[in-house]
Amino acid sequence: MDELQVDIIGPGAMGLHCALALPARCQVTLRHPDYREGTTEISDDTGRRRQVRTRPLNDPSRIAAALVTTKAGRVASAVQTVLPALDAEAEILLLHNGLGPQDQAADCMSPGQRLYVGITTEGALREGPGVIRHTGRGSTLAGPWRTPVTPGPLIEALCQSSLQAHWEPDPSQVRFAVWRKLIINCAINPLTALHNLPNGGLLTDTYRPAWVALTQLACQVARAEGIRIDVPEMLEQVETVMRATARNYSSMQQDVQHGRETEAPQILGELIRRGRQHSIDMQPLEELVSRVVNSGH
Ligand code: KPL
Repeated sequence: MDELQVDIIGPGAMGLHCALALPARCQVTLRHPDYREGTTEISDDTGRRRQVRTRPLNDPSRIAAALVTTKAGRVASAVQTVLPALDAEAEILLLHNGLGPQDQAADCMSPGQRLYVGITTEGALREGPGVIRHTGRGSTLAGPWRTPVTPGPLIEALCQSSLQAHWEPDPSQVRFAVWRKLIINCAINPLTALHNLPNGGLLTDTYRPAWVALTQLACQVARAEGIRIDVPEMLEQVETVMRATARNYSSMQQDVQHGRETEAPQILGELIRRGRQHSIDMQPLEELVSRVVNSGH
Protein backbone atom coordinates (compact mmCIF):
# COMPACT_ATOMS: atom_id res chain seq x y z
CA MET A 1 0.00 0.00 0.00
CA ASP A 2 1.34 3.43 -0.92
CA GLU A 3 2.22 6.00 1.66
CA LEU A 4 -0.21 8.93 1.69
CA GLN A 5 0.37 12.42 3.03
CA VAL A 6 -2.84 13.71 4.66
CA ASP A 7 -3.17 17.27 5.92
CA ILE A 8 -5.77 17.87 8.62
CA ILE A 9 -7.04 21.41 8.65
CA GLY A 10 -8.70 22.16 11.97
CA PRO A 11 -7.03 20.10 14.71
CA GLY A 12 -9.98 20.13 17.14
CA ALA A 13 -11.46 16.99 18.69
CA MET A 14 -12.79 15.64 15.38
CA GLY A 15 -9.58 16.49 13.51
CA LEU A 16 -7.46 14.61 16.06
CA HIS A 17 -9.91 11.72 16.08
CA CYS A 18 -9.56 11.41 12.29
CA ALA A 19 -5.76 11.67 12.57
CA LEU A 20 -5.72 8.79 15.05
CA ALA A 21 -8.13 6.75 12.93
CA LEU A 22 -6.18 6.87 9.65
CA PRO A 23 -4.18 3.79 8.63
CA ALA A 24 -0.50 3.69 9.63
CA ARG A 25 0.63 4.24 6.03
CA CYS A 26 -0.74 7.82 6.21
CA GLN A 27 1.68 10.60 7.16
CA VAL A 28 -0.47 13.13 9.01
CA THR A 29 0.18 16.87 9.17
CA LEU A 30 -1.97 19.10 11.36
CA ARG A 31 -2.41 22.63 10.05
CA HIS A 32 -3.53 25.60 12.11
CA PRO A 33 -2.84 29.36 11.84
CA ASP A 34 -1.00 29.29 15.22
CA TYR A 35 1.16 26.22 14.55
CA ARG A 36 4.85 26.24 13.72
CA GLU A 37 6.66 23.65 11.67
CA GLY A 38 7.42 20.67 13.95
CA THR A 39 6.19 17.34 15.23
CA THR A 40 3.98 16.38 18.13
CA GLU A 41 2.28 13.34 19.61
CA ILE A 42 -1.47 13.02 19.78
CA SER A 43 -3.44 10.41 21.76
CA ASP A 44 -6.83 9.35 23.05
CA ASP A 45 -8.41 7.53 26.00
CA THR A 46 -8.42 4.19 24.14
CA GLY A 47 -4.62 4.11 24.04
CA ARG A 48 -4.17 5.24 20.45
CA ARG A 49 -1.10 7.41 19.83
CA ARG A 50 0.40 8.95 16.73
CA GLN A 51 3.33 11.16 15.79
CA VAL A 52 2.15 13.93 13.49
CA ARG A 53 3.70 16.94 11.81
CA THR A 54 2.48 20.45 12.54
CA ARG A 55 2.52 23.35 10.09
CA PRO A 56 1.02 26.83 9.86
CA LEU A 57 -2.21 26.86 7.88
CA ASN A 58 -0.68 28.94 5.09
CA ASP A 59 2.50 26.86 4.80
CA PRO A 60 3.36 26.56 1.08
CA SER A 61 4.24 22.82 1.20
CA ARG A 62 2.08 20.91 -1.27
CA ILE A 63 -1.23 19.35 -0.24
CA ALA A 64 -2.43 16.23 -2.08
CA ALA A 65 -5.15 15.16 0.34
CA ALA A 66 -6.80 17.13 3.14
CA LEU A 67 -9.51 16.70 5.71
CA VAL A 68 -11.16 19.97 6.72
CA THR A 69 -12.42 19.53 10.26
CA THR A 70 -12.82 23.16 11.30
CA LYS A 71 -16.13 24.53 12.49
CA ALA A 72 -18.51 25.21 9.62
CA GLY A 73 -17.96 28.98 9.86
CA ARG A 74 -14.22 28.61 9.17
CA VAL A 75 -14.34 26.16 6.26
CA ALA A 76 -14.48 28.68 3.41
CA SER A 77 -11.62 30.84 4.70
CA ALA A 78 -9.49 27.76 5.55
CA VAL A 79 -9.95 26.40 2.02
CA GLN A 80 -9.12 29.83 0.55
CA THR A 81 -5.93 29.95 2.64
CA VAL A 82 -4.64 26.54 1.48
CA LEU A 83 -5.72 27.01 -2.13
CA PRO A 84 -2.22 28.04 -3.40
CA ALA A 85 -0.77 24.85 -1.85
CA LEU A 86 -3.33 22.46 -3.34
CA ASP A 87 -2.14 20.04 -6.02
CA ALA A 88 -3.93 20.23 -9.37
CA GLU A 89 -5.62 16.90 -8.51
CA ALA A 90 -5.90 17.40 -4.76
CA GLU A 91 -8.67 15.72 -2.78
CA ILE A 92 -10.45 17.62 -0.02
CA LEU A 93 -13.01 16.20 2.36
CA LEU A 94 -15.17 18.54 4.43
CA LEU A 95 -16.49 17.22 7.73
CA HIS A 96 -18.68 19.78 9.46
CA ASN A 97 -22.29 20.29 10.45
CA GLY A 98 -24.65 22.49 8.51
CA LEU A 99 -25.11 23.75 5.01
CA GLY A 100 -23.46 26.53 3.01
CA PRO A 101 -19.68 25.96 3.27
CA GLN A 102 -19.88 23.02 0.82
CA ASP A 103 -20.88 25.38 -2.01
CA GLN A 104 -18.42 28.07 -0.91
CA ALA A 105 -15.56 25.53 -1.05
CA ALA A 106 -16.76 24.05 -4.36
CA ASP A 107 -16.86 27.54 -5.91
CA CYS A 108 -13.18 28.23 -5.25
CA MET A 109 -11.70 24.85 -6.27
CA SER A 110 -10.39 24.03 -9.75
CA PRO A 111 -12.07 21.44 -12.02
CA GLY A 112 -9.31 18.80 -11.56
CA GLN A 113 -9.53 18.96 -7.77
CA ARG A 114 -11.99 16.68 -5.97
CA LEU A 115 -14.29 17.96 -3.25
CA TYR A 116 -15.94 15.38 -1.03
CA VAL A 117 -18.45 15.96 1.73
CA GLY A 118 -18.48 13.73 4.79
CA ILE A 119 -21.21 13.17 7.37
CA THR A 120 -20.28 11.51 10.60
CA THR A 121 -22.00 10.56 13.83
CA GLU A 122 -18.70 9.77 15.56
CA GLY A 123 -18.21 11.65 18.82
CA ALA A 124 -14.96 13.02 20.26
CA LEU A 125 -14.13 15.49 23.02
CA ARG A 126 -10.96 17.46 23.53
CA GLU A 127 -9.39 16.72 26.92
CA GLY A 128 -6.19 18.77 26.62
CA PRO A 129 -3.54 19.75 24.06
CA GLY A 130 -3.26 16.83 21.63
CA VAL A 131 -5.45 14.59 23.80
CA ILE A 132 -9.02 13.53 23.04
CA ARG A 133 -11.69 11.20 24.37
CA HIS A 134 -13.60 9.05 21.92
CA THR A 135 -17.16 9.53 23.18
CA GLY A 136 -19.19 7.68 20.58
CA ARG A 137 -18.80 5.15 17.83
CA GLY A 138 -20.91 6.20 14.85
CA SER A 139 -21.06 5.89 11.10
CA THR A 140 -19.28 8.00 8.49
CA LEU A 141 -20.35 8.55 4.91
CA ALA A 142 -18.39 10.42 2.25
CA GLY A 143 -19.20 11.32 -1.31
CA PRO A 144 -19.03 13.97 -4.02
CA TRP A 145 -20.87 17.27 -3.58
CA ARG A 146 -21.95 18.51 -7.01
CA THR A 147 -20.99 16.01 -9.69
CA PRO A 148 -19.95 12.36 -9.51
CA VAL A 149 -16.18 11.81 -9.12
CA THR A 150 -13.92 8.78 -8.91
CA PRO A 151 -12.82 8.37 -5.29
CA GLY A 152 -9.08 8.83 -4.82
CA PRO A 153 -6.48 7.62 -2.28
CA LEU A 154 -7.92 9.81 0.52
CA ILE A 155 -11.24 7.98 0.32
CA GLU A 156 -9.47 4.64 0.19
CA ALA A 157 -7.61 5.57 3.38
CA LEU A 158 -10.81 6.70 5.11
CA CYS A 159 -12.60 3.48 4.20
CA GLN A 160 -9.65 1.51 5.65
CA SER A 161 -9.48 3.72 8.76
CA SER A 162 -11.11 2.85 12.07
CA LEU A 163 -13.92 5.22 11.03
CA GLN A 164 -14.76 2.60 8.37
CA ALA A 165 -16.15 5.34 6.15
CA HIS A 166 -18.64 4.34 3.52
CA TRP A 167 -18.34 5.79 -0.01
CA GLU A 168 -21.59 7.15 -1.47
CA PRO A 169 -21.07 7.83 -5.20
CA ASP A 170 -24.34 9.69 -5.83
CA PRO A 171 -24.22 13.47 -5.05
CA SER A 172 -27.99 13.57 -4.54
CA GLN A 173 -27.70 10.90 -1.82
CA VAL A 174 -24.88 12.90 -0.20
CA ARG A 175 -27.12 16.00 -0.22
CA PHE A 176 -29.92 13.92 1.29
CA ALA A 177 -27.59 12.74 4.08
CA VAL A 178 -26.43 16.34 4.74
CA TRP A 179 -30.08 17.42 5.09
CA ARG A 180 -30.91 14.56 7.43
CA LYS A 181 -27.98 15.51 9.65
CA LEU A 182 -29.00 19.17 9.42
CA ILE A 183 -32.51 18.32 10.68
CA ILE A 184 -31.09 16.23 13.54
CA ASN A 185 -28.76 19.08 14.50
CA CYS A 186 -31.65 21.57 14.31
CA ALA A 187 -33.74 19.41 16.67
CA ILE A 188 -31.02 18.61 19.21
CA ASN A 189 -28.26 21.23 19.24
CA PRO A 190 -30.05 24.53 20.09
CA LEU A 191 -32.25 23.00 22.81
CA THR A 192 -29.34 21.22 24.51
CA ALA A 193 -27.31 24.45 24.30
CA LEU A 194 -30.11 26.61 25.69
CA HIS A 195 -31.06 24.29 28.55
CA ASN A 196 -27.53 23.00 29.17
CA LEU A 197 -28.52 19.35 28.80
CA PRO A 198 -26.93 16.21 27.39
CA ASN A 199 -28.67 14.94 24.25
CA GLY A 200 -30.71 12.38 26.22
CA GLY A 201 -32.06 15.16 28.45
CA LEU A 202 -34.43 16.09 25.62
CA LEU A 203 -36.23 12.76 25.84
CA THR A 204 -38.53 13.90 28.67
CA ASP A 205 -42.09 15.18 28.13
CA THR A 206 -40.89 18.71 29.03
CA TYR A 207 -38.79 19.05 25.89
CA ARG A 208 -40.48 16.65 23.48
CA PRO A 209 -42.97 19.18 22.02
CA ALA A 210 -40.11 21.61 21.31
CA TRP A 211 -37.91 19.19 19.37
CA VAL A 212 -40.88 17.67 17.56
CA ALA A 213 -41.88 21.17 16.38
CA LEU A 214 -38.29 21.95 15.32
CA THR A 215 -38.01 18.68 13.40
CA GLN A 216 -41.31 19.34 11.63
CA LEU A 217 -40.27 22.88 10.70
CA ALA A 218 -36.85 21.78 9.40
CA CYS A 219 -38.54 18.98 7.40
CA GLN A 220 -40.91 21.55 5.87
CA VAL A 221 -37.92 23.58 4.66
CA ALA A 222 -36.19 20.43 3.35
CA ARG A 223 -39.28 19.41 1.39
CA ALA A 224 -39.64 22.93 -0.04
CA GLU A 225 -36.02 22.57 -1.20
CA GLY A 226 -36.94 19.36 -3.04
CA ILE A 227 -35.45 16.96 -0.47
CA ARG A 228 -37.80 14.01 -0.05
CA ILE A 229 -37.84 13.75 3.70
CA ASP A 230 -40.42 11.62 5.46
CA VAL A 231 -41.49 13.47 8.63
CA PRO A 232 -42.46 10.50 10.86
CA GLU A 233 -39.26 8.69 9.86
CA MET A 234 -37.21 11.79 10.63
CA LEU A 235 -38.84 12.14 14.06
CA GLU A 236 -37.93 8.54 14.76
CA GLN A 237 -34.36 9.19 13.59
CA VAL A 238 -33.99 12.23 15.86
CA GLU A 239 -35.17 10.18 18.83
CA THR A 240 -32.80 7.34 17.92
CA VAL A 241 -29.84 9.75 17.88
CA MET A 242 -30.89 11.19 21.26
CA ARG A 243 -31.00 7.68 22.74
CA ALA A 244 -27.73 6.59 21.12
CA THR A 245 -25.90 9.73 22.29
CA ALA A 246 -27.91 10.22 25.50
CA ARG A 247 -24.93 10.99 27.73
CA ASN A 248 -23.05 13.11 25.18
CA TYR A 249 -23.25 16.86 24.97
CA SER A 250 -23.98 18.29 21.54
CA SER A 251 -21.34 20.37 19.78
CA MET A 252 -23.46 23.51 20.22
CA GLN A 253 -23.93 22.90 23.94
CA GLN A 254 -20.15 22.56 24.30
CA ASP A 255 -19.46 25.64 22.19
CA VAL A 256 -21.89 27.77 24.20
CA GLN A 257 -20.51 26.46 27.51
CA HIS A 258 -16.94 27.29 26.45
CA GLY A 259 -17.87 30.66 24.93
CA ARG A 260 -16.77 29.49 21.47
CA GLU A 261 -18.22 30.32 18.09
CA THR A 262 -21.13 27.92 17.32
CA GLU A 263 -22.32 26.39 14.06
CA ALA A 264 -25.72 28.09 14.53
CA PRO A 265 -25.36 30.23 11.35
CA GLN A 266 -24.75 27.15 9.17
CA ILE A 267 -27.36 24.98 10.91
CA LEU A 268 -30.17 27.29 12.02
CA GLY A 269 -29.35 30.45 10.05
CA GLU A 270 -29.24 28.53 6.79
CA LEU A 271 -32.60 26.86 7.52
CA ILE A 272 -34.13 30.25 8.34
CA ARG A 273 -32.74 31.81 5.16
CA ARG A 274 -34.01 28.99 2.95
CA GLY A 275 -37.36 28.77 4.77
CA ARG A 276 -37.97 32.48 4.23
CA GLN A 277 -37.24 32.09 0.53
CA HIS A 278 -40.14 29.61 0.44
CA SER A 279 -42.36 31.94 2.54
CA ILE A 280 -42.36 29.51 5.48
CA ASP A 281 -42.91 31.13 8.89
CA MET A 282 -39.48 30.72 10.51
CA GLN A 283 -40.24 32.82 13.59
CA PRO A 284 -40.06 29.91 16.10
CA LEU A 285 -36.53 29.15 14.93
CA GLU A 286 -35.53 32.82 14.80
CA GLU A 287 -36.58 33.25 18.45
CA LEU A 288 -34.71 30.13 19.48
CA VAL A 289 -31.53 31.31 17.75
CA SER A 290 -31.55 34.62 19.59
CA ARG A 291 -32.11 32.83 22.91
CA VAL A 292 -29.18 30.48 22.23
CA VAL A 293 -26.94 33.36 21.20
CA ASN A 294 -27.85 35.30 24.35
CA SER A 295 -27.42 32.26 26.60
CA GLY A 296 -23.72 32.26 25.72
CA HIS A 297 -23.10 35.67 27.31
O1 KPL B 1 -23.90 16.08 15.45
C1 KPL B 1 -24.20 16.26 16.61
C2 KPL B 1 -23.60 17.42 17.28
O2 KPL B 1 -23.50 17.44 18.50
O3 KPL B 1 -23.21 18.36 16.56
C3 KPL B 1 -25.21 15.35 17.28
C4 KPL B 1 -25.73 14.35 16.26
C5 KPL B 1 -26.35 16.13 17.83
C6 KPL B 1 -24.60 14.50 18.36
O4 KPL B 1 -24.28 15.22 19.49
